[in-house]
Amino acid sequence: MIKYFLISAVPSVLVLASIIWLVVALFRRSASRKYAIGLIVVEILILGVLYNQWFVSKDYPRNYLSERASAAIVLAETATAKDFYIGAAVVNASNPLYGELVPSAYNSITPENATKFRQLLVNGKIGEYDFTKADAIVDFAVSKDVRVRGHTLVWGKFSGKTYPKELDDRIASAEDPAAELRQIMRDHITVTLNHFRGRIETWDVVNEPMSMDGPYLDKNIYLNTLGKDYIAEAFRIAHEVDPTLELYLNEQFGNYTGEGVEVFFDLLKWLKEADVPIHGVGIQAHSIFKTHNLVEFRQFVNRITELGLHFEVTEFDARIRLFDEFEDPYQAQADYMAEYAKVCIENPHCAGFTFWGLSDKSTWFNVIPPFSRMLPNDPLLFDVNSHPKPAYYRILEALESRKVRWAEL
Ligand code: 9MR
Repeated sequence: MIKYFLISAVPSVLVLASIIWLVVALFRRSASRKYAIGLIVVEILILGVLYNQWFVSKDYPRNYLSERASAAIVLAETATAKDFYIGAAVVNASNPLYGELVPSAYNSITPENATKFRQLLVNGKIGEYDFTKADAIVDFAVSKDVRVRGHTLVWGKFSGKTYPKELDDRIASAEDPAAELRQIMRDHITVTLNHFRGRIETWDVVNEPMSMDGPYLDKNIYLNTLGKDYIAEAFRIAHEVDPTLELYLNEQFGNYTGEGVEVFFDLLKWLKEADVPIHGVGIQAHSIFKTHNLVEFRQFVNRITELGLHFEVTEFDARIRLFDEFEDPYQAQADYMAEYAKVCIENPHCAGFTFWGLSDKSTWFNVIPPFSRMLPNDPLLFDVNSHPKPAYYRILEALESRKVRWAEL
């Protein structure tokens, strides 16, 4: 992140400072204006080079296209035979890739956005639900015997996008904000779980309770109004509505050690000691600016299972640009993906591994700046033409070699 900041923000600030220098020099008719002009020219040239390096599309060799003859896609079948879920996030049931790759490639799916609080509401109006979009995704999966992960009941980041803006207004004007928020949370969890009863059996109950800015809990509307009890309460409500559900806490980690991780484990211990009905930890694994340390990752998942919790990798992707120093970036990406996935595939307490998108054609990176300007992102198993990438074959091999079966703790 810092690298990207340094290469984009810092030079821009320097150019701005030089322009100010030039304007002042012109105004004072000072001789230094020549130097200012020279500096601006040099800075613009440097910015141009950096821009070309980072924000212009690149082409990486696709050796894999000539290396293998196309074969039938059997990833999902293999995963099912090995008692494991390989999943993908799906934005829309109408995406042709959905029918193309499910159920052959994936035996699990996660609605990428459609089951988020805000997305289930008509114009963001609390209490007015429209399940059409989510039902279309879920029903297709169910009709193909594909598992669905529900994502997510409570998420306090990104007002207006993941939870309704009306929530902020209602809490700000409530006489008893805590009671108001508890009621809204209870109603939403109850309506949603009842609606999907029998079709979605695993839910990310709370998403990203950690702050993105430092080693503490995210100071969002739920935490500010209810304290960390909001997390415990959300799990309790979900369990009350349907005690058969598998309930997960889902979080993104830049590193698997450090202060933030300790705060997260303190939270897990607190939930376990308070007998909160939590069954697992969802590990998002978006490799955005760097790949993860796999030795630390193994230790990290062991700490989770030692607490009596299962885990799942719930949102995996790794941008191809992270591998551009390798001779064959797609092969290097495959090596990384397989080594990461094996930490889960070889563990009897890891239920599944979900890619955050069906193929490189449907990845959130392609629509969110600055990544939408830094093509290709290509962070997934299949390329934009649905051709299996080297990562596909490496994950398939890892599944074929899986010796363990899913085990309760
Ligand atoms: O991929 C999702 C993107 O389309 C949405 O705009 C965004 C906000 O709702 O959420 C993205 O998915 C996120 C997921 O829900 C939680 N973990 C991080 C994911 C990527 O940002």
